[in-house]
Parts: sequence; structure tokens; C-alpha cells
Amino acid sequence: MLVLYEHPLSPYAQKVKIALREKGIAFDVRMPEGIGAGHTKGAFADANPRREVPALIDGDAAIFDSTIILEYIDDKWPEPSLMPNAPEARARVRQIEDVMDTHFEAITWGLGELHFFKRGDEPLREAIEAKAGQQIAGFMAWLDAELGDSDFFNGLEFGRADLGVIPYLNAADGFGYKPTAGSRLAGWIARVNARDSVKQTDQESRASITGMEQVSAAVESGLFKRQYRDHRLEWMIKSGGMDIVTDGLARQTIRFTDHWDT
Ligand SMILES: N[C@@H](CCC(=O)N[C@@H](CS)C(=O)NCC(=O)O)C(=O)O
Repeated sequence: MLVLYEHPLSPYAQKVKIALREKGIAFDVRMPEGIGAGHTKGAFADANPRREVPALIDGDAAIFDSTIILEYIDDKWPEPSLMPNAPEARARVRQIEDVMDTHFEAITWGLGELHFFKRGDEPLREAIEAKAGQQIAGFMAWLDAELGDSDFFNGLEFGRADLGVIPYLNAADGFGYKPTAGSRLAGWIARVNARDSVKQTDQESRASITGMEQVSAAVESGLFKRQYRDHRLEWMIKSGGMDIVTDGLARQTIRFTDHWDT
């Protein structure tokens, strides 16, 4: 049986769960101890030197990074394909997935830092939140145009571009951000959320939010050391959170990627 290391809130893990469910491939899920806090160890840490979820274990193969896992799944179980056939359409799907993974994700991650981890004091939180709202509106306008009059971002059928967008828009929805009612994007969200694969994955994600209520105390007590890396760090700084970064570094509640450092 395949084993997927995941956290239900992780949009990257959700991409993989939706793909496996769309293809009808059975898998067991495991949540690594200490994930998000900075002290994972054991079989998960051995499987993924980045110590991030998702990581997929298929027999002797350990695969990490959601995009690479999706490629692996399509290579190993090609039917039903989650990719269109035409090279241009395939490139477009990959672009949408990459934009969501590396730009949009920074915003919902940042909202998590404000709401769950209570970073910053009230006026600063409010200012950053206002920026996040503007940024999300910009992305939603872009997504609406990308979708155009198609039923799916993939084209005629649900596929990789759709499962690459929905976890992020559902995360934004969890913080109260929705596309304009009646827009093409709003119609797409309703259509895609009605699929069993997406519905189950989203329910698991929302159910796990209750566990997030205690995490700000865990940050304060030094148990949680959050990873600020790549696009997330850039987002926090560009959105006005430089003080959050310097304060977190001083209090050691923030870390960078360091697993290859000696
Ligand atoms: N590029 C990776 C990103 C995965 C990632 O950032 N996962 C986060 C959860 S959303 C994680 O596990 N972070 C480790 C940590 O915070 O300790 C992918 O696509 O799988």
C-alpha cells in the first residue's frame, strides 16, 4: 500500500490526495510527528531531506515535492490522465500549478501566520491582512481570465490544473476570501468542490483547523519554530512583516531550511 506523509491543511499534500483519489489509487496517510514545528524525525525525515509534506512512499521509492509526486503518479498510473495532450495545453497547466504553489500559497500561508500563529500586534496584523486581501483579489481576477469560458482550468475535463488551484482557493475561503458571487471562478469552485475527491480532501482539511487553535501558545513557549523560506519569506517582507521576521528570529520562533547544513 502506498503511504502518503501529509498534513490535511497542506495544500501541497491536498494536490496529491486529490490526484490519487481521482485515479482510484488506495493509500494510507501518516502525519509526521513535529511537522510544521521544526523537529520531525524518523522514517519521514529519512524519506524527505527537506522534511516537508507531502512525501510518497511506494515500496522502496521515496518521492518528495508535490509536483514531482504528481509527475510520478501520472508516469506510473497513466490512466485516467490528469494532463491534456497538446504541448501548449500541458505547459499552461504547469504554469498555473507553479503560480499557485509559489505565489498564491505565500498569501494563504501568511494568513495562517497571522490568524493561527498570531504574529505581530493588532495594527500590523490589520495592515498585512489588507495587503493580502488586495493580492488575493488580483490573483482571483487572473484566475478568472485564465479559466475563461471553460468548465475547467485543464480544459474540457477536470485535471492537474484544477487540483493545483482548488486547495489554495479553499484555503482562502477558510480565511473569508471568496471570488465575486456569480463570477466564472465562483462557478468553477462550486463545480470542482462537488467532486468526491475534492470534497473529501477539503473536509479533512477543514476538520484539522480545530487543532490549530492552540498553536500560537506553542510558538510562544518555543515548541513551534516555523519555517520561513522562499516565497513565504519574500511575501512576509513585501507585505510589511519585516518586524515579524526580525522578532521571530530574535525569539527563535522562526527557522530557515537547514537540513543540508552541517
Ligand atoms: N515544494 C514543496 C513544498 C511543501 C511544503 O512546503 N510543505 C509544508 C507544509 S504546507 C511543510 O511540510 N513544511 C515543513 C515544516 O513547516 O516543517 C511541495 O510542493 O511539496
